[in-house]
Amino acid sequence: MNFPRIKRISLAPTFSTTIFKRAQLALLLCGLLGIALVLHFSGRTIANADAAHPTPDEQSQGCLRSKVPARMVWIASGTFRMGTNDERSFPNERPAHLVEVQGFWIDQQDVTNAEFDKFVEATGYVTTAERKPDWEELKKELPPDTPEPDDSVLVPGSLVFTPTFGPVSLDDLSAWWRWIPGADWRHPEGPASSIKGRENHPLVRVSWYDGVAYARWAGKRLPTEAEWEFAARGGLESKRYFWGDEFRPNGKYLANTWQGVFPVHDSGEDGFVGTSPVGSFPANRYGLYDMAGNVWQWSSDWNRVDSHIEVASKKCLSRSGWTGRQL
Ligand SMILES: [Ca+2]
Repeated sequence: MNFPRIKRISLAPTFSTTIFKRAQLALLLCGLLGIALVLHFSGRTIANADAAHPTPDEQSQGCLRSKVPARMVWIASGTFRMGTNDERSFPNERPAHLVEVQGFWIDQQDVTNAEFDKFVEATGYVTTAERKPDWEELKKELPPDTPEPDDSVLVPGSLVFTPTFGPVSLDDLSAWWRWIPGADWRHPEGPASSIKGRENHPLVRVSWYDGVAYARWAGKRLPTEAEWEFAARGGLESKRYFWGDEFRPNGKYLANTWQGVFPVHDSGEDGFVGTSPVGSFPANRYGLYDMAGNVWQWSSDWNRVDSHIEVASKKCLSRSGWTGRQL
């Protein structure tokens, strides 16, 4: 089964074997997801008349040389080791393999509630979580023997992270994700909640389709997973976190994560329980914020749990047209 790939936050030290944790969820109407975008450019917008034979980097950077996009960072092309061989990582992160990525612009920060509000105001867009689920579509993403849910739960809503009363098996995501009717980006914890005071927090409760719609409106696109990981690593090779191998250098938290017994109680020792305003923690070496911690982010790829194994086994493979090839 294929699922859009999402970037996973490092929830707790016991989870944070690498900064590149991901999960595949059968439901698209899922929880704590943000969006960071890369700029969509085309031949029409390329205006680098000085270069007779511009490289892809020169083309894409040149198109914007006279107008650097606001709050974006240029990531020059390069080759990096994607994934990990660390046995403490999730199986779908292994094995590590070399990938070549072309240059691209990427947002410095996650899309915020305030930014998404402008999009909705301008377009009247209705997110996936605000629509009644279509069982015929939903069951395509589920095992064949999945029973049809009762009509009472097939209503607009979203999965919401809900702490448990005691320790649970960490193999079962359903232990701490609850289906909450009426939960959506404006009401992240359910109908009685709101985003008032959280305008500068990352947008959550959005589907991959919502991310694509917003990106198109903004003249951008979702990053591929390879682009995202290349940018997130910030130029460091094979490190567990984007700042190095130590989770808390000098005792300092460098990302919004979970402290305490997951998913029972988060003490908020890093200053935040739940999401934090974008850019609350130091940027990585490329100037990008929240590339670990805070929320998950969508990428453009469709993914299989064994995709790293497949890619690493082939001599040469394009990883989605935009990104490059396995070397
Ligand atoms: Ca925290």
